[in-house]
Amino acid sequence: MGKYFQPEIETASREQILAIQNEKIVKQVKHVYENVKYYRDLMDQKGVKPEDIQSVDDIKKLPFLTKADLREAYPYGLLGTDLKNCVRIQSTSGTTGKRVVAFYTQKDIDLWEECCARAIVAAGGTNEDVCQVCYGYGLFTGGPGLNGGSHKVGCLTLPMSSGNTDRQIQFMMDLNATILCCTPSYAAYIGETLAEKGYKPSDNKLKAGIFGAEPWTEEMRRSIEQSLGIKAYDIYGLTETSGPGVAFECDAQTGMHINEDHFYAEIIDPDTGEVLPEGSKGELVFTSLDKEGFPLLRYRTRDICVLTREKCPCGRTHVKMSKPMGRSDDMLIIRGVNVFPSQIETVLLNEGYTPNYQIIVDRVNNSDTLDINVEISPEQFSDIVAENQAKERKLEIAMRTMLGIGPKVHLVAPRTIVRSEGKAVRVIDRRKLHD
Ligand code: DLL
Repeated sequence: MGKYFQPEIETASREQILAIQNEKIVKQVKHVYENVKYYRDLMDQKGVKPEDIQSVDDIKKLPFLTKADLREAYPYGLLGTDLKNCVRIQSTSGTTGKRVVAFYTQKDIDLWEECCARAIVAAGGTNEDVCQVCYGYGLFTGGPGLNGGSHKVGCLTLPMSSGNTDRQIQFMMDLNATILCCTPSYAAYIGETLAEKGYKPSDNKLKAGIFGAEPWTEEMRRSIEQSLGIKAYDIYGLTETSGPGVAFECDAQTGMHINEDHFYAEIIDPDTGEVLPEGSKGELVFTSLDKEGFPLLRYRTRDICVLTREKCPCGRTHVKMSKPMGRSDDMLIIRGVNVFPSQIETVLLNEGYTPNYQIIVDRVNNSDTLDINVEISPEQFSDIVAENQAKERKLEIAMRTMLGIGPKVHLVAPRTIVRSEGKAVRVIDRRKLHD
């Protein structure tokens, strides 16, 4: 297998990609209008008819869909085809409100798995690789998506699912896994456990990791690359648009190529809904160009990022998205200041701490408080109280510089912050309990 899974598409010229998108969008809008009453009503309310959409330039005329629409339409309201044509559901991992259920026809699954296969090949995967998938299997899209992609590439697939870290390590070492797929927080945990068991990074056969499903910083990437002795690739996606593989990183590691033959991406101002020019930071909106079961048009992801069309040395021509900074709803507003958990992670890793931390936000006497519990490694542990306090103060100063507000930092003993096997829960916002 070469450098690309589907070279003719992945390296197509801009004109070729636009031609594919224009052809698909006309069909898709007509199909949705005829088959999805919920969206037809939204289009009618806006006075838009399928004939008004002749190319992707016209997409901006269409109404948005939001998570609230998906909840309202639950479970069948946005289904794009007869249920008898669907072969699978997947569902969001959300813990609040009603879950979102997405439907797939066999064609949807094939295309989704091809997107994941593109990601695996971009990370250097071939049919000689052993691909260990430790994203969760089941309703979560991570396991099934990468599993399908791995089969399409022809890798020997280890369908581990998440958890049972000792068994993960045993299979990884005994079966010579070369590619690891899981959340970045779980990859960090696996790296930490390998070291605790006395393995050096060079003792495993891993060469690449395909990590996503949660925000992670460049500092976290470097830390995982070192602990596992691999190159770490980012992968992005969401249940609503299929799952992992909507976008994936190549060797350049400077953003993720969006599979533009299947997904049309826009960046909008989250407050006004206005479409922003290339290079602007804003909310990512996706239109699925060929999904049959769950064909969402202009779905607002709430992920904040930037799109760029700069030429990529890997030869892929599809637009690149930056790492999402976290969802707009992950952003904490503390004493009026916007704080992203990723900023805190950057400071901690730059200061030589482990990526094991917890952010606690509360309101005391009508004023917001920000506390950060930071786990120290056994080597950083000190019996001398003053030494620990000095480290805490140093971190507080670095945090204040990064965030613009001062948190209280508490160093906590090794192994006291619970490890994540899936998406890490970094923030506890107790203010919500008072509201
Ligand atoms: O997390 C799908 C996925 C599985 C992606 C495995 C990558 C790997 P959901 O559970 O629906 O789907 O959550 C989607 O997770 O809107 C982002 O906020 C976040 N997210 C996903 N990938 C990344 C990433 C899966 N690479 C939500 N970086 C999205 C940052 C990510 N955030």
